[in-house]
Amino acid sequence: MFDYEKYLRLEMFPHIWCPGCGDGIVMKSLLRAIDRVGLQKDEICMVSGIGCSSRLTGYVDFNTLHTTHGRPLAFATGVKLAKPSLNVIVITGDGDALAIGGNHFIHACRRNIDLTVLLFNNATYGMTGGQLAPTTPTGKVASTARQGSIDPPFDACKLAIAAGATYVARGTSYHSQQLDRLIEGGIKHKGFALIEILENCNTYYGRPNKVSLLELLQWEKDNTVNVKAAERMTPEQLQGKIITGVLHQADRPEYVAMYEEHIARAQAKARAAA
Ligand SMILES: Cc1ncc(C[n+]2csc(CCOP(=O)(O)OP(=O)(O)O)c2C)c(N)n1
Repeated sequence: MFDYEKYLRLEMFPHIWCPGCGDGIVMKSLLRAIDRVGLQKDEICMVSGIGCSSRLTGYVDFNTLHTTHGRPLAFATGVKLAKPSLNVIVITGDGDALAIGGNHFIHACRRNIDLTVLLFNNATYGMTGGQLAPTTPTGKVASTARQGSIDPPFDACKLAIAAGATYVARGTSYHSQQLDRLIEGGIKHKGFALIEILENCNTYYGRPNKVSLLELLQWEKDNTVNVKAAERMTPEQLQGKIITGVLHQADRPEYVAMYEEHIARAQAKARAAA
């Protein structure tokens, strides 16, 4: 039996998540992944924005920072530059990372700074009552789109790859064992790692769209295909499917290392001039 309590701040419970919410499943997966990597609690700094998913940092017993909406990547960048020895893990929602925080997201990918980002994609703004998110599928109902959204959703993984992230993976809360491995890979990767996690908000997305928690979980199972299986499938078979697994991995200079070299060069120049 895995000892979750070892990593939890039990005095912070009960948590705020609704029964059946995907956030708890993902938190457990994250704790198992950290345990597998073998990190000590004080070797981690976990940084979150604002949202239901971002409340996670209150429940776990690491160095934690609960910041402002859309800004966890800016705070995390500062933490990583000030203390490069820390493993900095960012917890963010799809609204947090892709709407208000969209620019921070692009530029953190571009810098390839050594952060591990868990993007909880529940296709809605959970905390504030189900407003339309950049990830809400076209046609789905939100509290700000009563007749169904006309906006096309965008693909966080494609955006991250295009912007320069060097580890990009997608998992689901249904496939929790696979998720452990994807998060483990992200933590071990030296550079900007994104793990997008498809999960459910059965209260504010499920209810107005008349889908139950079970149907939402079934959707995660039925509509995703692992990248390895996808290689053997035809374009017709892949129609409408979402690819999961490690989608992209690249080797590119990491930002903190480049920054340290930059400082060393400047100091050597100053010494030579003195
Ligand atoms: C500057 C600012 N604007 C708006 C809000 C209100 N607000 C709080 S959480 C949230 C959306 C959260 O959605 P998401 O990031 O998808 O997280 P979830 O709650 O679904 O996990 C918003 C708009 C805020 N706290 N601060």
